[in-house]
Amino acid sequence: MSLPVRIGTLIVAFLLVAAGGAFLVVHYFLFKPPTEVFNAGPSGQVNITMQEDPQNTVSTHPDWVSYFIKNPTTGKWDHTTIFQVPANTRINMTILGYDGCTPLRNPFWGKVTGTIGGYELVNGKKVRVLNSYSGCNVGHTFSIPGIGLNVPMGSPSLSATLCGTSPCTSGPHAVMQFSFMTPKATGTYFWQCRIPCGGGFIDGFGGPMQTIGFMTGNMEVVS
Ligand SMILES: [Cu+2]
Repeated sequence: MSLPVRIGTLIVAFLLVAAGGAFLVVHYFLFKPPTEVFNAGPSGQVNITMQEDPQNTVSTHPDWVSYFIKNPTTGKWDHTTIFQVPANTRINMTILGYDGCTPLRNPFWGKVTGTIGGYELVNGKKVRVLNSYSGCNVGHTFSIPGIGLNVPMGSPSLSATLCGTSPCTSGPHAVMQFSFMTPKATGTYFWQCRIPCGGGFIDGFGGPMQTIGFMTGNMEVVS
């Protein structure tokens, strides 16, 4: 090989490695799903609507279970799990549970904690605990450990044909409603589903369970 060809080959190889490195940094470290910004309405309260699905056909991991948040401005479902809310404010949450059930690994996660009144409504019915051992009836949980919030999500019946395209707009689902107060202290409060629902990963805790935008996210509390 002549010297110019060797130098040329070296430069091309270097650029390929650099491009690969840049892709890794951008894709895995800098990529962040959008933040949904919620402001208090005239009532001084915030209404948030989310859904959880058996898949998400809008990402590069179409078979991963996932949450979505309804954009308060456009009304469209966004594939994100990051939301911003004012401090010391009542949040009225509605979550549509489209995913099927997975038994809780610990019945503790079937208890509703940290909500106003200590209960949630599942399809309009007041519930303080969902017993996933007596019947397969919990799809995921919505839990913010920093404020002691844990709310199990009901699921459609075992025989239901689940929605297959996300974000789901029809198909069998449970409707969960609950309210909680955001803390007075501003900051980032991480939230997560407590069911190891990352199918195909060791103990179910990988993949969607540890990736922002799927089964875990942040509640940004601002003043
Ligand atoms: Cu989950």
